[in-house]
Amino acid sequence: MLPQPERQTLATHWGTYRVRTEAGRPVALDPFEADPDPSPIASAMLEARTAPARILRPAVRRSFLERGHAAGGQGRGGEPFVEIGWDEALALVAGELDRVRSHHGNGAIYGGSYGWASAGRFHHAQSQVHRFLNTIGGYTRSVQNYSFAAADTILPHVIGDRRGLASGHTPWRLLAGHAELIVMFGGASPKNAQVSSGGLSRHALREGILACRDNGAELVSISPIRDDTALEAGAQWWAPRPQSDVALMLGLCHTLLSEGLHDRDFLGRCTTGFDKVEAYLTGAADGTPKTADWAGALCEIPAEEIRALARRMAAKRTFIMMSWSLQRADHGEQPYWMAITLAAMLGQIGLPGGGFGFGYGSVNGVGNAAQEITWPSLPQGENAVADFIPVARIADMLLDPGGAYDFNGERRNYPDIKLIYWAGGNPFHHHQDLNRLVQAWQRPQTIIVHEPWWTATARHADIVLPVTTQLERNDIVCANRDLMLAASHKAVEPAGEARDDYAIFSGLAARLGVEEAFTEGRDEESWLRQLYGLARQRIAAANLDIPDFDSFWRQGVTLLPEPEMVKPLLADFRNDPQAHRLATPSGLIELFSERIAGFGYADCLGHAAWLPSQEWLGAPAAERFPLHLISNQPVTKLHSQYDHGSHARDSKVAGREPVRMNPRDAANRGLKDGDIVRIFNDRGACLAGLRLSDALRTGVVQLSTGAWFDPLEPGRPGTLDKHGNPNVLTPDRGTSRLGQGPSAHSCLVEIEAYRGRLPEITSHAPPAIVPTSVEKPE
Ligand SMILES: Nc1nc2c(c(=O)[nH]1)N[C@H]1C(S)=C(S)[C@@H](COP(=O)(O)OP(=O)(O)OC[C@H]3O[C@@H](n4cnc5c(=O)[nH]c(N)nc54)[C@H](O)[C@@H]3O)O[C@H]1N2
Ligand SMILES: Nc1nc2c(c(=O)[nH]1)N[C@H]1C(S)=C(S)[C@@H](COP(=O)(O)OP(=O)(O)OC[C@H]3O[C@@H](n4cnc5c(=O)[nH]c(N)nc54)[C@H](O)[C@@H]3O)O[C@H]1N2
Ligand SMILES: [Mo]
Repeated sequence: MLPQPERQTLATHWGTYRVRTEAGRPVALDPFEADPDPSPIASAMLEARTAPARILRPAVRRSFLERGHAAGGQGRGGEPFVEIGWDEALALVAGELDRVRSHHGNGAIYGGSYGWASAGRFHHAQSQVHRFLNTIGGYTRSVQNYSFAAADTILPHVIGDRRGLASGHTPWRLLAGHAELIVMFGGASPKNAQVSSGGLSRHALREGILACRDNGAELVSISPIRDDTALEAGAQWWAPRPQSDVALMLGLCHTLLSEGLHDRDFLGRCTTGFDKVEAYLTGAADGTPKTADWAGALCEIPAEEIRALARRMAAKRTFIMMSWSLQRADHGEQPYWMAITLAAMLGQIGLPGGGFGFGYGSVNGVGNAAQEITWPSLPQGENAVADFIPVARIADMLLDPGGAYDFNGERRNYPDIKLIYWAGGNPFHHHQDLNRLVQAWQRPQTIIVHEPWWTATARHADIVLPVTTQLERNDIVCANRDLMLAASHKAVEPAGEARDDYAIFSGLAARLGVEEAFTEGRDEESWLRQLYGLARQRIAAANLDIPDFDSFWRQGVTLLPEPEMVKPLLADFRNDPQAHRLATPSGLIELFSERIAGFGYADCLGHAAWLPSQEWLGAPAAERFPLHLISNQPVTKLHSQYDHGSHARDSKVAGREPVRMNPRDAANRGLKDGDIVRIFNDRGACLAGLRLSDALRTGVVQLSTGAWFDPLEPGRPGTLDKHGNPNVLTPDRGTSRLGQGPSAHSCLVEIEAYRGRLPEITSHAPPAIVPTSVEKPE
């Protein structure tokens, strides 16, 4: 039996909360006492639990229920659903899994199932679905993520591993007090630092950046949107054209080189390939010197300012910060390689307050001084299928079974997928070019989705199984990049007939004869005790102690001490590059990579280079679509999660997602604040509510992600999205043949007033649910 908690705790991706109850019912979430800057996003969790969009019972697309996979996929997203009982639903799902694996092999099951799901070590949907699919013979998986796929691929070539991307950063503690100049590409966004995957105890970005300012650091925020850096930090705002950052950095590097300000000693000791970079900078390699004037014309920043910044960077202890957003773009590998090249020329990598780091403003906790403990998760077992795809290539895979593609030096072929299993993600939120995804998604025979809510992904499934939310189950949260373990206590009974993902998979495993292998005879409590026990062992190995499980469970939160010793990223390597060789072929920072050059890719050369995006304000396409669309992360929600809660809904304009625009661009189009506008390009169109703001550079508009996909004619690709989902506009293109990451931020659009009758938002209500077969097909 789990002991009674003293105070009920809930630990989520956007913070830790105490559950306030009245008469045994949860009524509010109060922020954790030690959190200096809590996020309001979680406030939606209570009301959304029982919102109309909640899935209450298992449901099957009508024609699929009648005819099975012979129904074909064309009706997906447009047909009504029929509710069925759990026994029937589990039998149907088990039957489909068994049919597909015996006729087509387990490789025909796509279980990549990307997505954030909920915080929590045990009920983590990805861990659950992958463990389950492994026990039934395996599945085609995905590698990388949507957050930083291009970085994930390029960094190991350049510095040997992924340090400085999601972990291993120079802590704020060393930046404040040592850094004299912090240049922030993409800003350091407090809106994004509301969240951290897997949970967090304190929101630390704001105090981190303010500590740097208070210690006298000069802050420069380079971003198309001024409030990408907390305004109270008082940073200088530079707004080059989006995706011209590589040109800007080349201009800085050229100035360093031509004025002899680069650190020859560091370049010689710690890097390889600078000669190639030098030839590229001077123009000896391609006839174009990458001068500050050349750069200034591309990014629309005066050349004199670029030169002056380069001189200050060389004179001061300078830190280069870059958000993850810059690599979610065409050739997204280049800004990261370029930032490291620039930092190497400055020669301060490995010094306190110097060097580079990525994502400080992308999620909370980057730059925390945290204990390096690998937290336990639900064991996954072995996947008997070796095949995988880069995660963002899903529509390519579905549209082109057997098709060849390049990925990081390999020539690969897409598998032929017959069944998709999704738990804990929303591809109709996260993928680009949703009209293309609607078409691709019609191809497989069977699609099974676990969801708490009728998201677009649930609506586009054949079989939908209702799952619990975090408030409705017990879990433990071990926050990455943080110092917290928290109990997430069950606060309320599940809505409708919702079950835990674990219960669903246990039921399926029983039907497929592998129950023991899947559950190991454990229930929720037994798994929580087991996972906590493992965490406690690992903490003990770091000479720390945490309470036994029962005390922990009663208290709700356990905080670990900050480590006393912290080091800048790559400090050991800097001090002794031979003793601390990097895992690159040369053991050094590779400013030129023979390996990448050997791949022969035109879209990723052997060194960082200016490879213009297919869609940016300097591209030919900008003549027809003259606005650069930034579809950044939303301030009022986490991706699509809680878009139907009042915190997110309150920010909308006549029910539509707000699109921000500079007043000058609006005036040129005869638009005013509060107008409903149509945003469009060749891939699609959506409605949105106009908000004017001089925080936007001219030529740039911002429509954050997260509005639930709401097409005028569901199931038919290409109809107007009524709600403001930017992914009907974004391109579905790999960043390059190297990284194959998503490139959502490379997107040009045009905007006009919408004069038609305003269609009703329907995505926050359930789809049509009909009694079986009685109704005639429409
Ligand atoms: N245009 C554009 N698109 C982008 C981005 C961008 O910058 N621009 N960013 C990309 C990035 S970085 C990311 S990470 C992705 C995010 O994409 P996702 O992670 O797919 O988005 P979420 O909305 O978090 O989807 C999680 C889903 O899991 C469900 N869920 C929650 N808890 C549970 C559970 O316990 N069990 C089950 N079965 N389901 C649960 C939620 O209801 C929700 O529908 O979006 C990407 N898409
Ligand atoms: N509130 C909230 N926070 C989140 C999330 C969420 O959904 N909601 N999602 C989380 C996830 S999964 C992730 S991966 C991170 C993502 O973190 P990021 O990738 O850093 O976030 P974005 O919001 O996409 O982009 C941040 C800013 O980069 C700027 N930018 C875009 N393109 C360019 C460019 O070409 N050059 C320059 N210099 N700047 C550019 C934009 O103005 C944008 O506002 O956010 C996390 N934090
Ligand atoms: Mo992400």
